[in-house]
Amino acid sequence: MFDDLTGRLNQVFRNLRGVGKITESNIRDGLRDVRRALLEADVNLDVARDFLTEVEKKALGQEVMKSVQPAQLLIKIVYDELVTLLGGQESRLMTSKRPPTVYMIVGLQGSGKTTFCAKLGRMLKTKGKRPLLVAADLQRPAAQEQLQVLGDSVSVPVFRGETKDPVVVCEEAQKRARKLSLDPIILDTAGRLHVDDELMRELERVRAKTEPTEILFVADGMTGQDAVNSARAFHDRLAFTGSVLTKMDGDTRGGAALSIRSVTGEPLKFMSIGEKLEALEPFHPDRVAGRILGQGDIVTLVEKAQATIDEQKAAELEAKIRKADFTLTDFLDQLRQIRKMGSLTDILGMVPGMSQKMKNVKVDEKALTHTEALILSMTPDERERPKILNASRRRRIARGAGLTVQHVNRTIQQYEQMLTMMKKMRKGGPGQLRRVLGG
Ligand SMILES: Nc1nc2c(ncn2[C@@H]2O[C@H](COP(=O)(O)OP(=O)(O)OP(=O)(O)O)[C@@H](O)[C@H]2O)c(=O)[nH]1
Ligand SMILES: [Mg+2]
Repeated sequence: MFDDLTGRLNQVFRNLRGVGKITESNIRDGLRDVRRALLEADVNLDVARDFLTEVEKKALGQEVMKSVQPAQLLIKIVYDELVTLLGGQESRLMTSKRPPTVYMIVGLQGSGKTTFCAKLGRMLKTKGKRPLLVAADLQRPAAQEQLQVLGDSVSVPVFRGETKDPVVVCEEAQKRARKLSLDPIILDTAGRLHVDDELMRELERVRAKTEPTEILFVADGMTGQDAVNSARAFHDRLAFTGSVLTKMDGDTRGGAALSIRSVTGEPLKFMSIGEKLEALEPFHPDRVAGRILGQGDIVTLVEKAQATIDEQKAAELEAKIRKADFTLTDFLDQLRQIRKMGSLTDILGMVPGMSQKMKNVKVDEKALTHTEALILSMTPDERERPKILNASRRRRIARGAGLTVQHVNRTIQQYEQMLTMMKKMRKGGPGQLRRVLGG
């Protein structure tokens, strides 16, 4: 999606990783490269400048100077600023207190309005709404038919009027929706190759008559600065309330995505990532920032894991598992780490492809206290060589912890389960375990 930009930014961070201690001058070099990367991605000049001012302010602060890993901190600062630039929080669609809610979809020709209308209709339908699509593009002869075909394929009704005036069509559609309790209605309006006055007047008339709850501007994500300029023009005339980025499945340089929010001041609401009608996502600034930095959804996991797991320990543990000498002491360590992180199943659920494998492994988190007591009541030799735990040793351990032999057996069983699971994970590839453990 943002391959070029991602590659360039990662190069900047790699260069910085080479330097041991951060100085003002190598930070400035890094920032200059970030700036170049943004401009190559066709990010608006003002946007890039403001962005860098913020990053610089934070990067030259005390924190980075004292930090052991300057490159990592810079990544974090750039990530946080990207999230802010993209709008911070996810922005949801508003609904009207007086149904039907009206969503008016506007944008240049070929930007993906009609496709988006059908996608939005489909998405809202899966959420239990009863949307109505309205064919309000009466410029292009085939436009109504196109919406009809798309609507049919997602089983969302389409309203087509008899007249040549889109304002009348939209009014009739509103009446129809009220009568049939359809809500919301989604207006697919006409596009033009360029912003022109005639089109704007038509859209202003539709807006005046239908009083949309939201006006969404559809921007072709592939077009960079052009999309930003037309966004500005549409916003000046129509005061739209949010933007949608389409064709994000192509090799967009990212300029439109990174600039539109800042230039218009309106939130990004959706992102369209393919021609298929399911290919629509609510816009999550944090996830998109993660993708731009090339870290995907793994960012969440890494942050969570890094907060609690000692990386050194994780690496040691991985080495042990590799050599298959994962002992009860390690098991205890591991259980304590997991307890700090939340449930094991949750954590592993975030790793792509892992949740299936982990389904049968259950860690009873309430029993952790028992387990801890039991392991602590073993001799060091027993912890390192669980094989020697015969019946009499088990009885002694149980007594020592004030628990029963069943408790001891269960703990050893859990340990063995974990051992098996780790062996399985080892087969999943070398990087996998380290990622899970936050290394
Ligand atoms: N790859 C890809 N193609 C898309 C996406 N969204 C729309 N398209 C394609 O872009 C082309 C134009 O889409 P439309 O939805 O017709 O665009 P429009 O804005 O309604 O165009 P006009 O009605 O002519 O103004 C179509 O071929 C769509 O299939 C997307 O997210 N990814
Ligand atoms: Mg269209």
